[in-house]
Amino acid sequence: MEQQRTFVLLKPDAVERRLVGELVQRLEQKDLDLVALKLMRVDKALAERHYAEHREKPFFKELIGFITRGPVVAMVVEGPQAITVVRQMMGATNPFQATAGTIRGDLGLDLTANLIHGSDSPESAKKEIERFFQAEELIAA
Ligand code: D4T
Repeated sequence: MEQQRTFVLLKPDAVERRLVGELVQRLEQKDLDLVALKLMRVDKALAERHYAEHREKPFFKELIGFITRGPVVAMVVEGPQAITVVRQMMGATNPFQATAGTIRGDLGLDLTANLIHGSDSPESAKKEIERFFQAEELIAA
């Protein structure tokens, strides 16, 4: 099966709640490969680029405030169908709809502070990886 890379962001609530280990563990236990991983801050400019598609939404300001409020963990993970696999592991955006067994289903109860982001298509994965990482930060397995 063809290997796919996806961008994963463990959001400020994941760091604040000491869930980084749990979330990395879930991805590793699924047998995905880590290609890059760093603790960083998302500044306002990067946040606005990352969430550009939501610029007109009523929750945009809250979203930017949230994602910039503390450190995040940016990652690239790789595996067969990694984009879909990670999205399934994350669960629905709305924590009331996310099923048990998913990250949001098991660990979250807030629509904005929803712990994790994963790219939703190969095009976004490519863009997001390039937005958050330099080529030399990606380590081949
Ligand atoms: P991200 O992009 O963070 O992986 O989330 P999703 O792909 O699961 O969901 P999304 O793009 O629809 O929403 C982006 C981000 O906005 C927050 N949000 C969403 C919010 O604060 N209020 C809302 O009403 C909605 C719909 C949650 C995730």
